[in-house]
Amino acid sequence: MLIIASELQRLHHGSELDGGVVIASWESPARAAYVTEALIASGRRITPADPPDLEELHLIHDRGYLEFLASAWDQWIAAGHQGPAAMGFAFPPRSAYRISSPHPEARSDEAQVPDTPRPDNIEGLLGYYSFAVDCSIGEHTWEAALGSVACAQTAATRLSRGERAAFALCRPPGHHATANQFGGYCYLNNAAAAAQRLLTHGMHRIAVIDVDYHHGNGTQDIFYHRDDVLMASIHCDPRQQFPYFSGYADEIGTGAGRGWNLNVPLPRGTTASRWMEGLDTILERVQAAQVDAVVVSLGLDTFAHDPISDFGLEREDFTQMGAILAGMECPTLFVLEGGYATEELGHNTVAVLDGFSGAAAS
Ligand code: SP5
Ligand code: ZN
Repeated sequence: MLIIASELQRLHHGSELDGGVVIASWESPARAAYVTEALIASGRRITPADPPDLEELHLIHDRGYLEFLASAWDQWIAAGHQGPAAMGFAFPPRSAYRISSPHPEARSDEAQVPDTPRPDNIEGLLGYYSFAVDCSIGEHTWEAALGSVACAQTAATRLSRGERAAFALCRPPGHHATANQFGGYCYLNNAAAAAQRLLTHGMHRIAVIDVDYHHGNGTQDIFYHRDDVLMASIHCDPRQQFPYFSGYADEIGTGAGRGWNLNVPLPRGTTASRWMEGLDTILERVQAAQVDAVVVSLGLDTFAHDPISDFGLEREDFTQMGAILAGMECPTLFVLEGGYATEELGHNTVAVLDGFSGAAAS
């Protein structure tokens, strides 16, 4: 299986607010190091990513958002801040018209909802362009995010040229990044960039299968109105877990995209057997969609020993997951998302890829 990685990713290590304390993020450069080590130990070779295509990112991310990410650190320094982790702290209040208004009649014309004002000030912009304080911008965050998305784009190009399967070693991860907000350790949506690249290169319909413990709210947001990408996510119930405000079963897409978004939320503590049933539900929908390729948002934080999650998958379940995904008999691009049992992350990644390749070969 083709493996794509970039050295640039090691430059970023964010901070996050966790239980009232700012800590070095669970999402660390060591994650990439452990994955690299395990891939090499398993006999695989790593191919460096081609440079990222920024223009193509405009098809999935807002132009103002990309300009902000590219300039945020310089703006932060120019404003005289000393802190190494630029984070938002003030977020747009919920509009009285749009969400859970006590006066539903006031919501009748959504067009009346004014756009959220965009401040000029860097501290205000950080809140405008983010949705969570588990995620910060440092000196090299933009470079690392570009290195990460370059892996996804490069792997997608190779898939479009006939490669059967590829793994993009992406960090920082991407599936929480929306068209215009960062959060959940994610800045650029790598899986969305991969799906978009496959479409740009002539494919007609792509499925994103998101198996990360957390809902892929960013990927959902980017494709919610589109019918060329089916987004299907299996994750912990957002009533109980980050990202809290999306990932519910009644979110099915809108407009042309209606029916092209599928969420399978599962309760905290979900075991492997129940999880595999959820995956079946997703695969049935994907099979019916007759897609040209599958992008797997491969979060390994469903691992039983993950420090911030509570699903019950073990190493052999990851092997089985890989084999089940191979059973789709479709070109498949794995994009790394979460997984915070850092020292085990490489072995768990290899377990999925071995399961896939073993089943694909037989
Ligand atoms: C890509 C991805 O998996 N992002 C996940 C972001 C989750 N961020 C919120 C984490 C909250 C952690 N709380 C841990 C409590 C144990 N001290
Ligand atoms: Zn996750």
